[in-house]
Amino acid sequence: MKPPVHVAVTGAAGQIAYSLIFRIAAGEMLGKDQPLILHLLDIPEAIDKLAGTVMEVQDCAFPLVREVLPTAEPEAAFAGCRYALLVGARPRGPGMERKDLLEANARIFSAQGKALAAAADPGVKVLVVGNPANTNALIARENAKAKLDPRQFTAMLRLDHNRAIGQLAAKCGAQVSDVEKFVVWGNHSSTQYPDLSHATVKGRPAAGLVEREWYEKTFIPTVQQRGAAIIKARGASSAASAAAAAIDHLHDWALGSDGRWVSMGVASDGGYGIKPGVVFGCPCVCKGGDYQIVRDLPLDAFSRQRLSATDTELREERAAIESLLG
Ligand code: NAX
Repeated sequence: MKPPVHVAVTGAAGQIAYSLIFRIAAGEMLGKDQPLILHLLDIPEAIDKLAGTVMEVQDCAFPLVREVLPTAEPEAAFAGCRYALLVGARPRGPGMERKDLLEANARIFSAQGKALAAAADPGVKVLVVGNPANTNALIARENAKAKLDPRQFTAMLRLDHNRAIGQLAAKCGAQVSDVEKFVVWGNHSSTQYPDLSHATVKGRPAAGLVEREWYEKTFIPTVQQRGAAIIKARGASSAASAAAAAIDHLHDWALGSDGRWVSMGVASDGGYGIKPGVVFGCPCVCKGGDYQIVRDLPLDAFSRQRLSATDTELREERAAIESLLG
């Protein structure tokens, strides 16, 4: 057996965590041969509720779980962690403006960035799920940059990616595993761009298998608005599917994506005309515990316009919290 690794989950008393923690504990993220020490962070008001989750993890008698450490202290939560899943965030309250929400989360993620730099394993891989995920990842990374590389901070676009390949596979009468070279660009928000132009289904170009009208008028809006549709149907936001996407994201980053493209929110580096300074959904291939952005894809005018719109939104989010970037 390998030595145990420390894994932190924030927002651990919340609904995504209620699915996520148990799947990590079962070995679905890092493998069935990887023992774990789970660090579970929530705010002081949620610590009693978190105790219930901890009891249930114990009651599952997971063979891989060596210890479960609940805490309300970010530095304790991140101590020695090789993986940190930042799920907890401030939800939008009544009467709260978008700027207030950005600022409230900026305060949380600047503190957590500093705590990660102070306490986490130097090779920590960070996934930000809590919204606004891209900008929260940017804030955490900027507040950790004295010790940690920007590449160690990523945001979750994988739920959008999974939603999209599900829609495309159903439309083509195929399986999700038949879909390759698909990407969701940009922000995890309604400006995201689910891009079919490079995708293949069973090796055939997806653009030739679906009508352009379906792509622009049905597929793109369905993927962009899927979160709202789930809230309407369920009376609560996506939880199990968000947890599944977080598992997929970190599984592939840690263990490899087997040559397949996956959508990850990563540090923009000037590629595709997206200047450095934001966390942008890009096509990535993961190998050897690292990711590489897929380079030099041709972008048509439609794609360029969509990338530019989601980039503009990310720059506006950044401007709203610039003072908290560390
Ligand atoms: P819940 O409200 O069920 O749980 C959030 C938990 O975070 C609560 O227990 C709360 O006490 C805790 N929390 C708040 N501030 C914290 C802090 N400073 N440190 C530690 N914990 C803190 O929300 P849930 O449904 O689990 O969603 C969590 C976040 O994921 C939300 O921001 C949500 O918007 C976001 N999502 C992101 C998605 C993505 O694809 N990137 C999709 C799903 C989800 O909407």
